[in-house]
Amino acid sequence: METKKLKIDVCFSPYLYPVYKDNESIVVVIDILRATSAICTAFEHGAEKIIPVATLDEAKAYKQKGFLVGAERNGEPVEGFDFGNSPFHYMGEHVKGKTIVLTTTNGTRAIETAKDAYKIVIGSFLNISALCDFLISEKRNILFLCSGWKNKFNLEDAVFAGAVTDEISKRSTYYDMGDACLAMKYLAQMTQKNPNKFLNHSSHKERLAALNLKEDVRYCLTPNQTKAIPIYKDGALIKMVNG
Ligand code: 3SL
Repeated sequence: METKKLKIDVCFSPYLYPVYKDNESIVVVIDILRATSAICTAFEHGAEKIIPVATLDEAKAYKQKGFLVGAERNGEPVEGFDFGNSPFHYMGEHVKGKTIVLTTTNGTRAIETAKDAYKIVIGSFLNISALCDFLISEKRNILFLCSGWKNKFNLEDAVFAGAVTDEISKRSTYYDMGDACLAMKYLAQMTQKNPNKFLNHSSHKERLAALNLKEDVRYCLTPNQTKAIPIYKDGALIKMVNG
């Protein structure tokens, strides 16, 4: 008897999400530079909950109610909020046990776009091994949703989707890859020795370098800094139990 294979694919931008969405896949939201890296870091440092919101107005409303709020637009912290979007802002005692509201240019919008998915988890190089273990154990279809940049393709998100696909396909033969996923798997194989170098001249790395944020880029490309897998439940991200 033939076993039905699982599907794994990658959607390169929230704009394309309606083309890829279904009610069965686990959606992995990716914004390597830097929202999903910052989110994973916050949970590693003991944050209790992160409420992602798409707009600054929503973020302001939470701020007025006394919440801690991180806000970034075009790579820079937004005035009047507690943090920007650097993972380094989410390290330390000030995040421990806290609920944090976060709005970013692309990452939190991608989460909002996929909010009706069967399950949403957050991926970054920082939690890549734990994420692969989780996805394999779930035995479900997988859809990577790249946050991209203002609905455009983004190299680092796509390469990350390829790196996870590469790892999963080494460990399990149950997946049928969409063409986009297959292409990113090959790309990840070519770049795995030095992803930082490969991303030289990529638009977002250059944007952050111009803002003196090279250390952020280096940190966001460092694998396995946490086993935390943030999962979206009832409008907020929490740390998955056992994750
Ligand atoms: O767009 C986003 O969600 C951000 O991660 C972009 S930045 O890295 O803060 O520029």
